Amino acid sequence: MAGGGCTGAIETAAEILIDVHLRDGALATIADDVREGLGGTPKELPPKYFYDERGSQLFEQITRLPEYYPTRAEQQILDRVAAEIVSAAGPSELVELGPGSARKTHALLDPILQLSQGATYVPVDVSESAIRELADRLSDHYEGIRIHGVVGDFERDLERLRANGDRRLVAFLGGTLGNFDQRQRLAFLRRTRRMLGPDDRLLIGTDLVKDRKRLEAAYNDSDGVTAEFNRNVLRVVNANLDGDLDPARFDHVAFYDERRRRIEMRLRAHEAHSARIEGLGMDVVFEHGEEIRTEISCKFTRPALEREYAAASLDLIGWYSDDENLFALSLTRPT
Ligand code: AVJ
Repeated sequence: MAGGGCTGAIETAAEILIDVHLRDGALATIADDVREGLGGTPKELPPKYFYDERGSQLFEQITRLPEYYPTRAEQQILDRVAAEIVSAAGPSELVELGPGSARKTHALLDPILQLSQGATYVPVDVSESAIRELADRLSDHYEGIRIHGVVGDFERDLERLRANGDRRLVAFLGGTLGNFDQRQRLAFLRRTRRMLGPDDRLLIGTDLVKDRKRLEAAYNDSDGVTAEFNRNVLRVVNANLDGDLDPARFDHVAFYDERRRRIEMRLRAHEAHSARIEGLGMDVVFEHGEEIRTEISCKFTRPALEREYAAASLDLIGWYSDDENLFALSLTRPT
């Protein structure tokens, strides 16, 4: 830090502010989601419940698997183009939706902090512990950074992030947009669009359409980490709603639906049985072979995405891909 020699300024380490918007609502949400998801047919559970502490660790492991290319591909792209994107957008604030461990975030934060000292990082995540760890780690790493963590669900709490006059880069990395179906994507993009001022930019990472083999291998790794990650959603339901869903009674299933351009993950009961979810006063009956859909992971092409952005009043102004064309970053701005 520059030694100004002034006496008034307190050169604190970083400034950390964390808003928790979930506390009251979180449990209601999982209760509603599970009641609906396991009460209907076909059964389903939303993928956001994978990510408790164990689930986040398992996902970290997934990102290092030889078969799971998206994380490395996205990192390669970011390493190449982040500085360019930042210098064109000139943001003093980075809003990151669903940062997870934020390992990729450095590529964006480094040039942003070079550009404007005292820049603000706004991670938005459902996991309070993830936000707190992240805030501590980044405030140790970057002198002068301001951190405004938002613990919330970016499907519901984006309204709290309305434009505040700072020039923002909003990043939604990792390919998580693919967890939404087309309707949810349009709704999400429109809501995100509404929080953008005219000079703000939105950067989105997406996995691309490619051959089935490569895609299916990424979700059926030979170490079985993805299978454990998939089953973890049952433990999360049990922990939150006093349930006895038995992960050992389910097989991991992941396949590519070519027509809908998406991976589907499911848990398939390999014997007929029932489970009790005490917190909901609910018994759930599984037939032999019955499946719970736990995740969709949509794959994209540039023209398909460009159309979706346009429908949300977003203009695609930059498209960046890796050497093998596996993954892409889209830079958009409000029209
Ligand atoms: C974090 C949602 C992008 O869809 O590839 C990884 C999650 N699921 N392996 C993905 C995931 C199974 C991942 N996203």
